[in-house]
Amino acid sequence: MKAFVVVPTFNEHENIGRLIREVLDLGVEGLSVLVVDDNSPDGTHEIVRRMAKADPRVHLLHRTKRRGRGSAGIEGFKYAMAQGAEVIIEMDADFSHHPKYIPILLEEVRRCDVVLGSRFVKGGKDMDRGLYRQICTRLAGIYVRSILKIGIRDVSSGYRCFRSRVLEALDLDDMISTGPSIVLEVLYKVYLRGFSIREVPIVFVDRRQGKTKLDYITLLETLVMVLRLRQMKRKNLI
Ligand SMILES: Nc1nc2c(ncn2[C@@H]2O[C@H](COP(=O)(O)OP(=O)(O)OP(=O)(O)O)[C@@H](O)[C@H]2O)c(=O)[nH]1
Ligand SMILES: [Mg+2]
Repeated sequence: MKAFVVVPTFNEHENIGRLIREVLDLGVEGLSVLVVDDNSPDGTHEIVRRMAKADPRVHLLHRTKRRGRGSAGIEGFKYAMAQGAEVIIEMDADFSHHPKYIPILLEEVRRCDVVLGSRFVKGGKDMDRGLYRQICTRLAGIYVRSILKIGIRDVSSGYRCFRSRVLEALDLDDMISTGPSIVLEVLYKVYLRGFSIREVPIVFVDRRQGKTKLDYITLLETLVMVLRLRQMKRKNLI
């Protein structure tokens, strides 16, 4: 099975080399890695370019015009599909999403359309920094689930695995999120189209190295995005 791991990056030079090596060292047949880097000033893309030259399983999409977690992920999906990927995994670069779960996601997606790496099912755990941050994640989850009425435990997980046909069924060019709320937007659109979604437990740990790109504005944007999505659904626009 041809599969791509898509990793959006911005200033992840401490993590990206090791992450790519650990993914490839899993030895999963047919697995490639695509890094979508937004011209990180710390030179993340240079590390990836070097690795891509040495190993055809490593791909780099170096974006210089646009910036944002949202469009980076979408461009990554399109690139992977153009390369003939049957399955696409997306994950963060900072080791919060450990590569050891990749074989589990790939195994589970044989039985459904989308698999989420979930902190909030039995066996999963959120070990992100500090209680405050964990409470925010929980509250945001309750908010999203009650407004969008979706019975998914970990709605904001960015570690997930899609069959390509799921992504083909979405209008990737019509996504409205430019930032991290893309994770919710994609999930909601997949859910509305009736695809089967399963959750497998993951232990989410704090980023190993590097700085966060998350701030209050991003959080607020996400909360507003949820309301926009509900509105669009009511008007039958999605
Ligand atoms: N291409 C691209 N990637 C981004 C951008 N912003 C964040 N990312 C990547 O998206 C992933 C998730 O971002 P994080 O900063 O880890 O966000 P988070 O997990 O919510 O917060 P922390 O782990 O606490 O920093 C990481 O791999 C980032 O490098 C961006 O503007 N463009
Ligand atoms: Mg992170």
